Amino acid sequence: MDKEQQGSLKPGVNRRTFLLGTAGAVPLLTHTFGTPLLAAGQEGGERLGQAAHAAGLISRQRNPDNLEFPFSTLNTFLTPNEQFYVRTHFGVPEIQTKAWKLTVEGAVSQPLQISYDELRDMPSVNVTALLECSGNSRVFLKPPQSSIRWELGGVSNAEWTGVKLADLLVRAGVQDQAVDVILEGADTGEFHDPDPKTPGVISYARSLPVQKALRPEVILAYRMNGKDLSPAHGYPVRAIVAGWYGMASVKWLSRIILTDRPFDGYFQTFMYAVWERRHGLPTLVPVSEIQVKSEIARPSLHQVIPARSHYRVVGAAWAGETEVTKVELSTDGGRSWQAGRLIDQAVPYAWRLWDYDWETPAQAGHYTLMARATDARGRSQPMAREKDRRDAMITHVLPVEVEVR
Ligand SMILES: Nc1nc2c(c(=O)[nH]1)N[C@H]1C(S)=C(S)[C@@H](COP(=O)(O)O)O[C@H]1N2
Ligand SMILES: [Mo]
Repeated sequence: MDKEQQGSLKPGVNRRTFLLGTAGAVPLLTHTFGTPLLAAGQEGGERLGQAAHAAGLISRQRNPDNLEFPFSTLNTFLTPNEQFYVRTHFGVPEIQTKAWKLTVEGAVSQPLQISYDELRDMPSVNVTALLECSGNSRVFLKPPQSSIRWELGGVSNAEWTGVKLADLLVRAGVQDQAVDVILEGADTGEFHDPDPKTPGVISYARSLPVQKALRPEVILAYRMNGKDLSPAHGYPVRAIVAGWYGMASVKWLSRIILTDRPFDGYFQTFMYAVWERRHGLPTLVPVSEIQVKSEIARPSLHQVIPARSHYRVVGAAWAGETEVTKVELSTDGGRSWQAGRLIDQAVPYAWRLWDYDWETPAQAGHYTLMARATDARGRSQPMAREKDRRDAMITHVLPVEVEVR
């Protein structure tokens, strides 16, 4: 076995402690995969730095910025802030914390306004949660879709610090008739294209039902992995709606409005809505809970892998409001499946890293790898694309073709 192959087998577990928030020390298991295996033929000559850790983001669009986490460099349980994917529709509003105010209004008995300092003085919690854009993996859809064509990195995992939304809602006094909580961002803009147009300039806004808004995993976050939010990720304050697709986690939060009927805003009808069949009739429903999914980080597409060796296949899997119970791997295009190893323990709302020791075949040629996750509710990833989901919630099994040589 050569040096490269041995390197690829090292488990590289790295445990450290994260100091976060007013809650004090929060011990966290932080698994690393170690240095990714170099493709055959790359072993000689100079190395281009410390590969994985130095990698930045991949541009899918600039101004407004839509930037992808380079998923093939996945190494750690928490995504470094500099590598956390960015999804913006209108651009980043400039907000001074001194001037920032958050209002809670609508169907509440005591409308209120809170400053940044007041919010930071409230009891805080830490929630480890992944965000996945509901369009993540859109590049794999046929026919090609017009919105941001994410590959595998429209997803990242962080530890967020903030105040429970429930604490603010209780303070404001939710009235009985309230059913929906609208979260509004300070960013505004207008779409002329694609259709339909926005009704002039609108702000980014999304709602969630009161029952979800009152859950402890829904927070108003001001820190991400122990640092104040950066402008791109919602400075000064954003919502984190753990377990739901990213579009619900409104950044640059400015207003919270309780309403006595469901909100049908642009970003939950024309965008981020899917068909659901009720009584045989397709009806449009807002995208909400993250569905079970796994992704292979390494090997990546068309990677060359030595024959008759051990290759450590690595990736991550997640399941929204429930847990991943199993990740299975196929190296023969889905004919047979073997169990992958789930690493560390499950953390609610976060992803779970996994690996699989692939004994590569003696026979040179092209091989198709697949990963398929199952959750605690017994749901597995479908093999084929679910058409009713339009261009969102892409969870079918994604093949990775590699070359064994
Ligand atoms: N105000 C505001 N909030 C927003 C968005 C936005 O454009 N404006 N994009 C949403 C979408 S679609 C996603 S996937 C997440 C991405 O969060 P991130 O950029 O911190 O990764 O933010 C959500 N919150
Ligand atoms: Mo998104």
